[in-house]
Amino acid sequence: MADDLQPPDSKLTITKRKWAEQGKFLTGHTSRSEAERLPPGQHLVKNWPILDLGQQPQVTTSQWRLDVRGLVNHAQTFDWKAFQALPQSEMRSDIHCVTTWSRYDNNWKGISTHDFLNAVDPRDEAVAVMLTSYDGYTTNLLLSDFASPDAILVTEWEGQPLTREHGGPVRLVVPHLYFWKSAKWLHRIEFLDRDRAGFWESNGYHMRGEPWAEERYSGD
Ligand SMILES: Nc1nc2c(c(=O)[nH]1)N[C@H]1C(S)=C(S)[C@@H](COP(=O)(O)O)O[C@H]1N2
Ligand SMILES: [Mo]
Repeated sequence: MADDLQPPDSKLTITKRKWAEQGKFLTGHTSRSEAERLPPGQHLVKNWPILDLGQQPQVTTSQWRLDVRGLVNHAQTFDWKAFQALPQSEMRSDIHCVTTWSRYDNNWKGISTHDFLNAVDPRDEAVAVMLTSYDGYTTNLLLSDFASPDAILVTEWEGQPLTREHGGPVRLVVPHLYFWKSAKWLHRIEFLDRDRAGFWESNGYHMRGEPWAEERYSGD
């Protein structure tokens, strides 16, 4: 029956469209000129440095779980199989680390945050997320940044499973923010009604971390 169908302009659809538009505006990767591609104060590297707090948890795909909690209509725990059943996406993007290295053209595969959000269905009150990783690391993002169309929950890099040192089995990549926002060994995502500080954000780093605005430190 037609009445049972999801109305095309439901509140949820409108909110999602708004996020996508905002994200596109904020990211601007494709519309940015080549000269503006490298943010101020950054230099290019060809290798891929490894940076973390020194604990590199070993989590197999069978042990791995993603707990989704807080202000979502479908709070749940994904195991590997349920997570891999979500739509798969491939994306290419640049990395900008606040320690001043940048790395161009990384090819990722995984679940876009857009498709992930469709599955878990955040409530209208949700404005931010707190990510918690298997090494105890935390980082916060505004929901509008997390929902950016080029943000992806990565399981593969350059056609290979994401390695342990780079955050496998699953890490986030949000290319329009400094790389500390891109949590490795992702374990939990909590949806919040206000933006709260994660690990680096409580230790002198910026709440948002936008590289082209050089939002490096909390005073910036
Ligand atoms: N779980 C977790 N994620 C993390 C970190 C961490 O210490 N633990 N470090 C962050 C920082 S500061 C950076 S620059 C990137 C580094 O990712 P890479 O080692 O794959 O280059 O991971 C980010 N995500
Ligand atoms: Mo970093």
